[in-house]
Amino acid sequence: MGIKLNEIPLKEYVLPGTRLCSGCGLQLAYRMALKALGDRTIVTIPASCSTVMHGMQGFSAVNISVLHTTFETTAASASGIAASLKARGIEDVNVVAWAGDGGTADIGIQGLSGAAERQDDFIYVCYDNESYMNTGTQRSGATPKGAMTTTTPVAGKTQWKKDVVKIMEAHQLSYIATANASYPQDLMDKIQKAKEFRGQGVRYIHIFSPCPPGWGYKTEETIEMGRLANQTGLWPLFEKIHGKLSISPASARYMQKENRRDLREYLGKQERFSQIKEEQIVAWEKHIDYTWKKMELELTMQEELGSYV
Ligand SMILES: Cc1ncc(C[n+]2csc(CCOP(=O)(O)OP(=O)(O)O)c2C)c(N)n1
Ligand code: SF4
Repeated sequence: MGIKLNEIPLKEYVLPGTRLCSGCGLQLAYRMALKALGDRTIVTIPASCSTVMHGMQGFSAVNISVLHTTFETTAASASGIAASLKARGIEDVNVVAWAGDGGTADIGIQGLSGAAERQDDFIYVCYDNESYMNTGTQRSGATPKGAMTTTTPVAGKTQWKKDVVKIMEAHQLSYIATANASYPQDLMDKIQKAKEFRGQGVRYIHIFSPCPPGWGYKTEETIEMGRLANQTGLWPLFEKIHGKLSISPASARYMQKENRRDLREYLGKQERFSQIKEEQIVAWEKHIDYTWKKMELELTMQEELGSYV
């Protein structure tokens, strides 16, 4: 049973006066994540919109211990913090690496992969706004095919989105989950769950995080954008505990294709997809069908064979 509305802690860690854009999905996700993490938390963040959110020294808008680190070193710094806490016998502090998709899918991936393989003990969260937003919307490995960015300005990105969750699955982690800024209770449940796996290596959560200026939609549509990503089947919410897949309740009905909303509803609301061609949309729909079919097969195999971990 997940967290109920009246159980959400009232304490705020993200205080009024951050320098983020209005309607920022990252801010919402971080606010709810910190509520789930609580006081005994150290966060490490690389250069990103998150740096801007925390503010300059002496003027932080976030009420938590934060290490600002370089772009490549999010996971490595979390490994270091976790090791130093262990050396001092401190066992009740959550160590959290919190990075954007650029900082995760591209520039920080070797540090993350190394830490995951060594089973260093921290939670790694990637909030995915699908571009390098802080520096003006350059394409990242996680930018979807067809999306226009300042470095793919005419016809949009020509490569598919890098599937970082799959890459992390290949590391056989104790806990992996996808989340979405538009589903805050599900997100909090998953952060809570990741906390429970302390002592069992890197726990990885990948959060879909809409961004009004980077995607080109109205600030008040952030929640709608995240919901559409779920309801079109584009961003399935699931968990993998020691390799065992379970689809989250908010996504379960989208296993059936007939329950999914038309992908065009999602794409049509965002300027970044204004150049996308119909054939690309059709290919993308097939990609979504494949993703769900593979999950369905995996669930069947699990029932037949049980967990192999
Ligand atoms: C080694 C290095 N390269 C480039 C930069 C410039 N830089 C700072 S923030 C940023 C974008 C970060 O993108 P992402 O990780 O996706 O996070 P977001 O800004 O979207 O929150 C870049 C390219 C840097 N600080 N360090
Ligand atoms: S650019 Fe996007 S991710 Fe960055 S602060 Fe603005 S809304 Fe948030």
